[in-house]
Amino acid sequence: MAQLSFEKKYRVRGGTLVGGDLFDFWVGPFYVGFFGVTTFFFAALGTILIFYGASQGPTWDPFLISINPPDLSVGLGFAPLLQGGLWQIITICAIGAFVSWALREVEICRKLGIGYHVPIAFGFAILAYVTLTVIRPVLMGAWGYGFPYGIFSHLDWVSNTGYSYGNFHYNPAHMVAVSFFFTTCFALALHGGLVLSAANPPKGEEMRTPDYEDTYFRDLIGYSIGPLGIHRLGLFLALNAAFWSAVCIGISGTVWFDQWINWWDWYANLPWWANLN
Ligand code: UQ2
Repeated sequence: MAQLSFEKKYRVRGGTLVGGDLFDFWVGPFYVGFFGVTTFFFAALGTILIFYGASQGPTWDPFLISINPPDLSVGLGFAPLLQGGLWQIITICAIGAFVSWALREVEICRKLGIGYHVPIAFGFAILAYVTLTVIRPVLMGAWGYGFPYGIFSHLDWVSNTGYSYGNFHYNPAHMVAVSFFFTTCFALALHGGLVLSAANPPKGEEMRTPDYEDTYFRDLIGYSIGPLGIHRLGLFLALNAAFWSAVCIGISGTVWFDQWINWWDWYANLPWWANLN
């Protein structure tokens, strides 16, 4: 069924979480809803404040513009606008926009009567952002531990933060997160390749059915996870990548204060080889 004729059938009232029928309408292809309005409000205000901050700064070079968090000495207090206050308000706008967007996704799920997988998945991305800008700074006692909003400046922040724990690649949660990112790419490459190989034949040839996809992997490795299973696996891998990313930064400087390589001392000190060196 064509997308638009299908939508027409489902463009009916109801399913909203907040606002009743008030914002229960579409603008062109877009569902609005209460959370469409709040998304637009937070996104617009945050963007305006970023441009205002840039206008007060030393450069218009898009790579060098940076909206910085307050100095560490401010702790968890409010900072003057041009000394981190903008960063604080922009962070509120960002979280407001992200959460509004997730709730708009929930309302659309409810309208369609489908599962909440998409907003839940987006929630893991929000969790990673909130870990960086709120949870970890609060646990460490200063907004100044948040990352600056700028292209080069956030790269410097990642580098400096990583090196302040020695070599961040020794962080075990970082290892898990990276492994999930790679495995996500591997699974999506397999899936995308397999689907196109079967469903996008050369001109004049007929597309193949999902049982060809199953058969391909059964012939190759004796196992097919299945056309539904591959999507469960993909969601599992991707959510874990975001989750362990949040964990790996969230524990640095809050539950682990040392160089990350020293975390592995428990391994070197295992009793069966501890006294061999
Ligand atoms: C599969 C299947 C798909 C797929 C893929 C597989 C028909 C269209 C890619 C193969 C996937 C396997 C064997 C799991 C690989 C495991 C990891 C951890 C990457 O069987 O069913 O559906 O797209």
